[in-house]
Amino acid sequence: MALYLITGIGGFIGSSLARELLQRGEQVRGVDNFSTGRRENLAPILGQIDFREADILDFDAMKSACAGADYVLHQAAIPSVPKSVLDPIGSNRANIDGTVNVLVAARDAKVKRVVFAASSSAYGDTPTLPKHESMNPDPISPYAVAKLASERYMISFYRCYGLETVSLRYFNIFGPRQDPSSPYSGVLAKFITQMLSGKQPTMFGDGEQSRDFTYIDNAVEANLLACKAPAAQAAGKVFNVATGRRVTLNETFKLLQGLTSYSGMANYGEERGGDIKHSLADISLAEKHLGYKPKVDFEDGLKRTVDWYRTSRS
Ligand code: UD2
Repeated sequence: MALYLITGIGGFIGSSLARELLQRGEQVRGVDNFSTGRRENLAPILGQIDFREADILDFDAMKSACAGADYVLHQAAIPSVPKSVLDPIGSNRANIDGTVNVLVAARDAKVKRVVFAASSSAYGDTPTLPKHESMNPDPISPYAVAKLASERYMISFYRCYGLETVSLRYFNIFGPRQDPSSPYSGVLAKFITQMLSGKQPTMFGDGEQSRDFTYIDNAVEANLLACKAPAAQAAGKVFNVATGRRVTLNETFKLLQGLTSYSGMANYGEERGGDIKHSLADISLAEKHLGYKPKVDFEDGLKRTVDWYRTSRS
């Protein structure tokens, strides 16, 4: 049994990681300041985890959270492109300063490995598809810059201090418990909950933008594999976590019409600043070095997610 520290454990991805680890009989400790995470995500598992309400910017709290941990899954962030465009200072603090705090605390506590929630946004709007880790990053939004900077810190801590770190570039993760309630929420959480309650969703632009939408179980699996992969294959490295297939928002909307019984049309609005047109991953590096294989495809994941929102709202 190992002890995993999850930063951002109240979030959609952090709380999903916690559930899976508990299922596998592991010990879980978590921190969250509930700036974007939610108490409801933790309520059912609160008795099974060592939870500390704390900000990753609080170094002493990170020091005490890392003490005795085997692995750190660093998920805490302010995860939004448009929010970072509005507030680059806030994004920088949470997404870069917070990461450095976690890294220093993890280094001093001599944890075995830190796995970091990096982002596909690091690639920017480069026309080449699919995106491979060997491509030059070209981030556009402050959020993307911050995620890339944190990735570089991960690599730096491996090179300078020998702390084993792995960065997972998430490609639009979606699934149960993703918060649909903020204007900055992920598009699928928004569209599904809007359409289930008969509200018209708005596409920013022509709806022809595409994403390699990745169901949460695939991201959870990638984290657990990243903890255990041999250091020679994983430490100090960056991996795409995705499915290797992309769908447009217009195609997704049609699928959702079938799944939610929403019969209206979509609304089309202005394109969003800092947005990326197409995103698709090459996942061969994670397959080769981590043994990663997407377990749940887009359609199945979408169906499971719609079912979850339908039952959790009723
Ligand atoms: C970026 C990253 C993703 C993750 C995420 C965290 C890319 C390609 N992906 O997601 O990996 O790090 O940031 O937040 O950079 N949209 C609408 N209507 C809405 C909401 C969104 O049309 O009501 C559009 C939006 O303009 C974009 C697409 O849907 O083209 C996806 O937006 P999102 O906010 O769900 O995620 P994205 O791609 O910024």
